[in-house]
Amino acid sequence: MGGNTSTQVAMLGLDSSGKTTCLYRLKFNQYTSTNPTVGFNCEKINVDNGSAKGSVFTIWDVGGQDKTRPLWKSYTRKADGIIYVVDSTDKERLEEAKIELTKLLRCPETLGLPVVVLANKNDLPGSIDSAEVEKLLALHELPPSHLWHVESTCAITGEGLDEAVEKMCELIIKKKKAKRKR
Ligand code: G3D
Ligand code: MG
Repeated sequence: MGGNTSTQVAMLGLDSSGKTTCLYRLKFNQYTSTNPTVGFNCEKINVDNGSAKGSVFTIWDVGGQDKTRPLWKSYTRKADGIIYVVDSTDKERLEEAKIELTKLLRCPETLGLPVVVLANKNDLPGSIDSAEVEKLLALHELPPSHLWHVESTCAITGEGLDEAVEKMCELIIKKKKAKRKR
């Protein structure tokens, strides 16, 4: 990566987990208020720090209401990786998020795609840490072809977002290297 390559990332997760807020925080470096997403948003993000510096991320933020979830997999067809956003204050919906993630990663379209989970809204009282999110999403039970990582984030302040993007780059590179070896 680096130079002029553009990496395609699908940003998925249940509605109201904070996807659009994350996207615009990354894009404009400030908090932007959102409305529930109908369809999708797409932005190019220039990565300007960390080991992924110089690369361009095209991020597709896809509406997460249950009616639109069947569309998720069509956005992953061309993606190099998935950013999966969860609301880390909402244990009940984390179960729903786990079911949707498991379903998604079982599709042939997502085979072997690296996943970075954002344990978002970590500024709110009652939010759980990344280790617990990892457990509740049963990430250890994913097929070994999926590389994954959990980052604790706050889309309002941007905490953790740069780290998450950097990790996404790292996992995509790792995956490509592993593919080349085979
Ligand atoms: P979505 O795109 O996943 O559906 P949005 O989610 O980005 O539209 O965010 C849904 C609500 O969560 C928004 O609040 C947004 O401000 C809030 N939110 C997103 N990320 C965070 C976060 O890290 N911390 C806190 N405290 N709130 C967050 P409203 O009130 O506009 O519905
Ligand atoms: Mg949205």
